[in-house]
Amino acid sequence: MNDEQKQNDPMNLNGKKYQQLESFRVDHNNTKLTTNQGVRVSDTDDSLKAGDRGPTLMEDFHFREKMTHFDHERIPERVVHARGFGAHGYFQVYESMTEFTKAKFLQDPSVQTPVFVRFSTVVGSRGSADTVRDVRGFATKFYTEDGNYDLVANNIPIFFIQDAIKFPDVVHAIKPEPHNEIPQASAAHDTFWDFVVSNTETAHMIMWLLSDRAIPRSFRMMEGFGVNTFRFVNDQGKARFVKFHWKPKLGVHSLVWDEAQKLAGKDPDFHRKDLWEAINMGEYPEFELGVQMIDEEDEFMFDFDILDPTKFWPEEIVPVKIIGKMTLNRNQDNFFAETEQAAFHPGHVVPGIDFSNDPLLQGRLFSYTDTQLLRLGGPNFHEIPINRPIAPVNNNQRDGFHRMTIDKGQVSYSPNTLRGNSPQPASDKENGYVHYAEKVEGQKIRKRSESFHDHYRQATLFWNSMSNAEKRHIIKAFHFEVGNVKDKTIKQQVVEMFNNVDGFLAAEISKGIGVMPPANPGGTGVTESSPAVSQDNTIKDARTRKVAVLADHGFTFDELMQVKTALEGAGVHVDIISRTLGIIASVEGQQIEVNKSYSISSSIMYDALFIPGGQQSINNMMMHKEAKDFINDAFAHAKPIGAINEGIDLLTNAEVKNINLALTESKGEVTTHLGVVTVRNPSDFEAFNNEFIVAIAEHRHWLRENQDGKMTG
Ligand code: HDD
Repeated sequence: MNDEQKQNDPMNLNGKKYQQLESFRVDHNNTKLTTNQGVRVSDTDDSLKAGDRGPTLMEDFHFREKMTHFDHERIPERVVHARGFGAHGYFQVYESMTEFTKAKFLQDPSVQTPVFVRFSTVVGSRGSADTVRDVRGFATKFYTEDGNYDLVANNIPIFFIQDAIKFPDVVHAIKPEPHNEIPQASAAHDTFWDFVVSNTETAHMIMWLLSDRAIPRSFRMMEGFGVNTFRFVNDQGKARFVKFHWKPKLGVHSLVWDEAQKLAGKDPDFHRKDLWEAINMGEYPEFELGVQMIDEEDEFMFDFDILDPTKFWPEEIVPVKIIGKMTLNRNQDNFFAETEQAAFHPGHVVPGIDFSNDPLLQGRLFSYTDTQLLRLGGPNFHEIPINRPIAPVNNNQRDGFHRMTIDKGQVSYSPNTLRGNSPQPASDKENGYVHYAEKVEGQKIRKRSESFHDHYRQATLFWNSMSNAEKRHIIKAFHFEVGNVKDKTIKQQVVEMFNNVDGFLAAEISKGIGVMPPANPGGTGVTESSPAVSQDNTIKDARTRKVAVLADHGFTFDELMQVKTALEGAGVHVDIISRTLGIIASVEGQQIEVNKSYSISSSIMYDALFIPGGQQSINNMMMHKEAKDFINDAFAHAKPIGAINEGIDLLTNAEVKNINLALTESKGEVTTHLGVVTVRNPSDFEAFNNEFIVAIAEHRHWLRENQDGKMTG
């Protein structure tokens, strides 16, 4: 059965959801224009007037309906995570998880459970840019045969605050300041850092937010984390604490800050376009689902509280068990109907998945329904196509705004005799949801547990786990974010606060923001690290990367084509970039089509750069600043660069200085230095292609950065 047949197979859950959505999809091809009442419209370009130069008439029902509908097109954007992008796909478990959970979708490896995923930024408005420094949301709706399960995750495994009651405060602090609505989609302002220094529980999250994790290369190259601690419960009623992970098959990769900022202007849709295009090209993003599990008996075995959402469970201590894979294989048909109207909720769980007393999770359980009531206009948002479970829905809830179901019969209460007490509660055996019978006792009290009081040790652990390049990026991020704070006292407090994490870090922060270094170097004394959180140790894969090829009239055909073919064979995309769109001719006269001109492209839109030889082509490019900008930007952003023969001369001509070009002079031998792969007079291209593909898979070549975080070029 091919993918398409599988999707259409009614026994297949994946196909079932698609079919369910199918009945709502309308393509409007070959139709006549009608009003919402189905009345055919004869003219939609002229309103009904008293005379062709006269006033418009009230009785023009088509005009009134068209305008009223338009006036009401917008709904409130999400108060957080307003900007997002969704895709459909399916999830399959690798092996039965019956020992740990009775969740049906985690039992049978042959079952494809349909999913809808919405990726998002948190702070910006709906129209803000994709590449801002921010946490990314990663919300997944599993349409399981037991009802919908939502895994409402982020790309960072911890959170700013420990108790949900502070959520409105942290969001008010990070959103644009209320008096002037500045800045958009950014934490680089006074109110946010005022909140940070006044709430030391944020320390650990700030370290992640200022790391490369907060400027991902692609939604396809991010991890996802459920953050909160949940429970798995098996059919014997045995429970375990669990944390959820998504691991991207392409590894975890980031942009660099300068690139992210430039992209926000040149291509604010960079991430949504990347996802949309990948799915359209059949390069389906894949994420493996992992779980960390802790036995109930081991709850207090760790030097952090496992219910504290500002702590992660280091993988080296609690291994991640990979249990299945999600594949995103279908783009939405309509952004509003699917992405915008999707309603997620961490409280949408199925039998086998339960909650813990994590105080952030407990508060989330209230907030999500509440927000949908406003945003989606009433209590029937579960009937919107994208939110409908494939499992049957039967209860006595009735009426409300936008009710779609026509509930038959006279009974709408329980228990009843008139309808044989239907719908009846289901027993545990019938897979009715029975909450885990956790024993709880305590005084009613507004208090934080003592075990939540350490705010710094894991922040140090994270810092220790970073590579030198990652550390440099964090320091530079502090310089940008806190450098934008106007209040000097807050800036000084930032230095004092992060001196509790690491003395060197605090001193480095102070250097860039015009305040005093800490009087005494501080720290927590934690020396351990967690290698799993460093992106240095992630999967390195060239597939789906994009390479810009700079060429002009008179390029060497063989050099361009052989490299292009090899790159495409390795799953890498190639765009030919030149001065203008149209055709360019090689030195031998062969013609190729230009994919992008300088005016509609930029180095920041690509992962790597290649310059084939050809004296005339290179001479032409030397006259053009745009070609040099491509090279300088690609070099500054630590991207792989490949060049052959005269192509190398263009590199020399750009401002890229510190590449040891002497090495490139050896004839016929490929040289790779700081991610720059070059060769003159190659006897064959294979060695060059292989090294260039390895350099592309490496993603970035941080050795180009010197210790000050400046580029060596
Ligand atoms: Fe939240 C949306 C993830 C804490 C209240 N949250 C939202 C979305 C994601 C998360 C991915 C977007 C869903 C979508 O695409 O529609 N939120 C998280 C994670 C958290 C977290 C991983 C930490 C564990 N959130 C959190 C707290 C509260 C909220 C503590 C409030 C008590 N979140 C909301 C919300 C949103 C939301 C206001 C806005 C839009 C929506 O729910 O549907 O209810």
